[in-house]
Amino acid sequence: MTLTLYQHPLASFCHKVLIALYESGTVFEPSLVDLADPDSSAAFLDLWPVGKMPVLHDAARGATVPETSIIIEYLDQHYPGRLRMIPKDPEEALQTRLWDRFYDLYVSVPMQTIVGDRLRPADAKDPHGLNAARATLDMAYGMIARQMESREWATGTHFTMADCSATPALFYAGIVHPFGVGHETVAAYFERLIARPAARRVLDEARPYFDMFPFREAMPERFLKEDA
Ligand SMILES: N[C@@H](CCC(=O)N[C@@H](CS)C(=O)NCC(=O)O)C(=O)O
Repeated sequence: MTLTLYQHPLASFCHKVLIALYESGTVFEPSLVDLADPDSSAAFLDLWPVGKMPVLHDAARGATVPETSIIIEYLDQHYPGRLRMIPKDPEEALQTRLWDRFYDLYVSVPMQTIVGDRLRPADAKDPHGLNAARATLDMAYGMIARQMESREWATGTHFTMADCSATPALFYAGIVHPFGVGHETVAAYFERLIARPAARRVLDEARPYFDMFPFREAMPERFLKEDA
């Protein structure tokens, strides 16, 4: 097996790359990273001292590839599958990278801030950071609602890397900060995303770990059942 993905099945950024791999039909070996386990954590930090998952290792090319967007571009270049994640057309490729960044930076990152705040001790909460994260999500939902009035997928008619990014971003953000009234096109886009077999597979693999999610009590019931 040439490709190994160091990942955890609950982690949202790991979902982004797993969706790209499953959509493309690319064969790889998953390797579980448990940051709570000192040995697993130390081995992962040796691989990528930043300590953020996932990381791809390609034994055939002797390459260690971090950062989700770079991993997906690397896979597109060196292991093209049945679906291209970055379109060949340069303008479409730019739009894909733009909306990929958008979902990572303005949906996933504020979602992580909200989740992270819940894990902080009572005397170390950050109400200012929390309010800013919720304001960023409101802004992002408004932009996505307008963007998705006229599109099937994030950038148009083709599923791309931007949709890989959008799937876990909207899954977890929708739990910690619901889309709300006026954002029906966001909810409809999210339903299209999670209806795809690749997304369903990722959620099936994450389900055994949902009890570890700090907002477990806010998860819609339908995600807790198999065949959600
Ligand atoms: N910019 C990174 C973000 C990755 C990221 O935030 N990963 C989270 C899991 S979803 C992580 O490894 N968190 C562990 C930590 O911060 O200690 C990417 O796109 O790969």
